[in-house]
Amino acid sequence: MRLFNFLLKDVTSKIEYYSRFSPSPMSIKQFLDFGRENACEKTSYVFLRKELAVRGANTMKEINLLPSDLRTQPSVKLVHSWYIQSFEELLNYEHRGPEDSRTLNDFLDTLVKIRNRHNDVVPTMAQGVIEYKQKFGFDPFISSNVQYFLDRFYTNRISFRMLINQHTLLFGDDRTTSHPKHIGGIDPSCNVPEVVKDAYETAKMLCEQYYMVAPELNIEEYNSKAPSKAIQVVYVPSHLFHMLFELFKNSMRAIVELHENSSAGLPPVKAMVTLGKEDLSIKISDRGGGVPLRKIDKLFSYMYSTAPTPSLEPGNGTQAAPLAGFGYGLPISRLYARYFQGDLNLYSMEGVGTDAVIYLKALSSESFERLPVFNKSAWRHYQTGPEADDWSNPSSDPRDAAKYKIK
Ligand code: W6P
Repeated sequence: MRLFNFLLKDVTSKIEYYSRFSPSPMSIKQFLDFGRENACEKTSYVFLRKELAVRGANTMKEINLLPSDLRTQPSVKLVHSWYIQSFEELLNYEHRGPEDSRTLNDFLDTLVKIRNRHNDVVPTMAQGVIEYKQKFGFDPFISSNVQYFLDRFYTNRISFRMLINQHTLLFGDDRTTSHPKHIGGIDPSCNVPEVVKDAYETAKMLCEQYYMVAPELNIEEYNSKAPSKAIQVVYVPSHLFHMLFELFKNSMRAIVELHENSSAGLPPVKAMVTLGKEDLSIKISDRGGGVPLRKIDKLFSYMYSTAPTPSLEPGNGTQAAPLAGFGYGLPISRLYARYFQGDLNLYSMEGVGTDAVIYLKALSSESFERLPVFNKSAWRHYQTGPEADDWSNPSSDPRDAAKYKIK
């Protein structure tokens, strides 16, 4: 017991120590330059063993600030234990210099082990939110805290995996199987319309499995810098694919469900890819009937959009998973876009359809990691609830002026 307390205290003090550092954001250009010019595994090792500990400690400090009714749910505790375990494994390298090649190989194994341990963080945290909702119901204060926390927590996770993937792809065994032109997970000439088509084709297969039909794709390109050239960007193709796949699933579902019984056939889903001086923008448009403005924020809400997975319900085992609409696809896609200084917005016109726009930085020197920092200001967020009500509320019963008349 005393030994256990000692170890716990040791980890706690290490979390304190490392959380006092701020993460060092990298730009895509830096990732690229590092991976290109005879990438040095020792340099990467020395950078990562500290940087991963710093990012891990920052996020663990924030887990501790979650409302206790949420932090004590079994799924949330499970995820927390994964972070402690991985943090401890990183600490084993604190005093191991980069000279010994055994150290470098052990580190690669450790990174792969950590990555696998954290594979199911998103569905497990979603389960934790479901557990909380079942016990305590929906609470706007908690929902606002959960939104703030999970946006930061998942951004941290995206960044953690980005760093691990770069190291293992550059120096690990999977180096031989990776794409020859890619630098780790980065494609220095990522052809955006090609990724759009890829994501469309993958969503189309799912859509046809589920509905037996799928809308066509109609794609337009405007390269304002070099009008006849393909639109390319230095980017992580898997991130771009993830966002586009999610948007296509949503658009296709809306289109098919609105037009299922119409004789006129399905309207296509349209994609427009544009390149300007600063932005590379991708718009996915559907005529799926749209979403009222009141519901748009809810599409990005972790607490609203978590429902038990339908396939987990008894008797539903053989049914294909629905195309879209459950889980965290949209909020996490927006985090991918924001991670490298872009964004993802929805513009819907109820009754007709929805435009979804992904904005990316056109220049890799401007796409710096956007990372959460644990500090006083973050701390304050957990102490205060949603925006205090400083706008008028509509009265439930319209005021009857006649009532106040003097008879
Ligand atoms: C809809 C709802 C939605 C969400 C995200 C992207 C596209 C669409 N279309 O009707």
